[in-house]
Amino acid sequence: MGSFASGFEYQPDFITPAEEHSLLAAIGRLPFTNAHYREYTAKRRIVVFESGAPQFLVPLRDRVAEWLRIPGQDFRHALVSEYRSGTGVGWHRDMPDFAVIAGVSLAAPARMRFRPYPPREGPSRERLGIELEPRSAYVMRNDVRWQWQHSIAPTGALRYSITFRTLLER
Ligand SMILES: O=C(O)CCC(=O)C(=O)O
Repeated sequence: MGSFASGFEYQPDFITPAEEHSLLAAIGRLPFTNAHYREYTAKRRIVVFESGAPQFLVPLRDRVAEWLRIPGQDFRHALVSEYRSGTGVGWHRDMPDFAVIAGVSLAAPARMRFRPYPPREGPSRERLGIELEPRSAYVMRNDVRWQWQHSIAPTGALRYSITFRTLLER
């Protein structure tokens, strides 16, 4: 994808197939509910952990934190999303309460797309995208988190993502 905006980093093979397998088994037992995001209801189903990662996600949370050189406990919010085939997420920036946003992808791949926000005229209006491979991780912070929107194109098969977010210091 190149460096279109500072603050996006991508790590393929962040976890092993065995780790993915055991995360998927634990995720399969979670009580998913339909996500409602602003004006539309996504077909995405989610489980939100408002007060930090549940026990089964703590090792993953800490590994992401180590990669990003921040304390694991700084990830105060965790989210597991389920994308059944054909499910995506429309253009948005994450809620302003959050600062660093890290995601780990499981099962099917998905295309994550980016566009400047607010929209700009000229070539920078061009959308950019990256294929999020299973077992990969990404982080959004700084420019890409605040000056760009992102979306997830409808997936071709069942995908899960695990998102960890730090709170914005005010
Ligand atoms: O599924 C992902 O990796 C991204 C999800 C997303 O954009 C969000 O939860 O705000």
